[in-house]
Amino acid sequence: MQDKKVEKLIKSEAKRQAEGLELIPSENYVSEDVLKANGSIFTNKYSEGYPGRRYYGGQEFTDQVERLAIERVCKLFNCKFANVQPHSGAPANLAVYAALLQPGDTVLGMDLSHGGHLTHGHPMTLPAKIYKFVTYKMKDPDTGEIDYEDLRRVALLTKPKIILAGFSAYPRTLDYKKFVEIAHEVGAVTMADMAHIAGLIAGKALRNPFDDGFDIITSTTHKTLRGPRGGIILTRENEEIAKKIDKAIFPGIQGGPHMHIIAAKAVAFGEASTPKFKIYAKQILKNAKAMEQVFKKNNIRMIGGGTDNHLILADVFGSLGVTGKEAQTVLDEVGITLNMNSIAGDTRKPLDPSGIRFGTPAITTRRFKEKECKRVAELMILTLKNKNDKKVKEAVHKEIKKLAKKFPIPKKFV
Ligand code: DSN
Repeated sequence: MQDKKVEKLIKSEAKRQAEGLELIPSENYVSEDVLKANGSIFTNKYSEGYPGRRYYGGQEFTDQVERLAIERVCKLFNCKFANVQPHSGAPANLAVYAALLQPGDTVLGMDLSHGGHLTHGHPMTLPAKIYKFVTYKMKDPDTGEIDYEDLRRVALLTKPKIILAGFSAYPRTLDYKKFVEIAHEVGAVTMADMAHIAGLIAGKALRNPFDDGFDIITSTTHKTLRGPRGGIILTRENEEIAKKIDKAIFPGIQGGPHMHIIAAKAVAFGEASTPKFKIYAKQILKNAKAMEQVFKKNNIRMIGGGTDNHLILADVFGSLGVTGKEAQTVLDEVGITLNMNSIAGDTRKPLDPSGIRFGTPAITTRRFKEKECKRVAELMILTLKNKNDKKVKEAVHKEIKKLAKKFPIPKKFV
């Protein structure tokens, strides 16, 4: 690169990624092919509109690449329509609201403190200023079961136009059929924000909400799905809804689509259709279970009592007297990256909460199996119990570096 300053920063980040272990459950490593498409000359092109009906000339190849991405993602998730233009998960969710709601209409989604996402109605967000959001919660944070009776009660009372299933910090599976039943009862559209688990669904390790009758799925493409940073909106079969969503993305809330990202999405959807991807998706779950066992054995409280997916939410303050922020910092020191997280009923503030959230997608991409994951969990607990012991931390850091060296970030996945 000619820009030495940026080149140096890229190299430093590459070293950080190579030498440390990534446990943030929403992060991953992309293949060399995804990276190439992501950094390709498609970035030079403006393509407002959709394949076959654009507002600028020169669309011979952009049309083909966008059609390819749509075709591949529809096959992957078993649906009829896809919009592959959302810049990420937040605009994808906003576009669905804009497509189906009038200002003041109601959406029923998971409470943020029980695992939901900011874009599901946090008061600070734009959608919350336009629409009304009501929430459902877990019945008991120690089992993680959703309080479906209360969900139904709130739905009957508030008559939402959309019932939203999805989360960014919830470790259990959702009963999609129950959501659909309740939605039919109140005449709501069902929307699943599966950003965290899209790769697990694509890899057939978790159930596809479309198989239980969901109408719409939104997702990011860079988490378990292992594509470039971006978003998608999928519609199972209703063409009218799909058309409204297309209009809501463009010209509704976005301008020109990022064609280099769409090219990289097409590559990622191709990779996610392979048998190897299925093995990866199943291994993510096995690895998370292996870490769960170590936390259980050490009597560390996990929200939901454990995990059915790729992530664990541990109450480190309640169990070890270490705050989420302290845990995040001390684990960073030994080469383990994860994030502090509020837990249901947290009495602490979001910037220093009681919990940590971590997961297995990135280390599974690095080919970690249960044995290595157990060891990482043990090392995490050892570090947290000895957060002020320099010698222990040095020894752990050495072992983490060794593990990272033994399992380099792969460049090819198929
Ligand atoms: N920031 C993502 C996560 O970490 O879950 C969600 O948007």
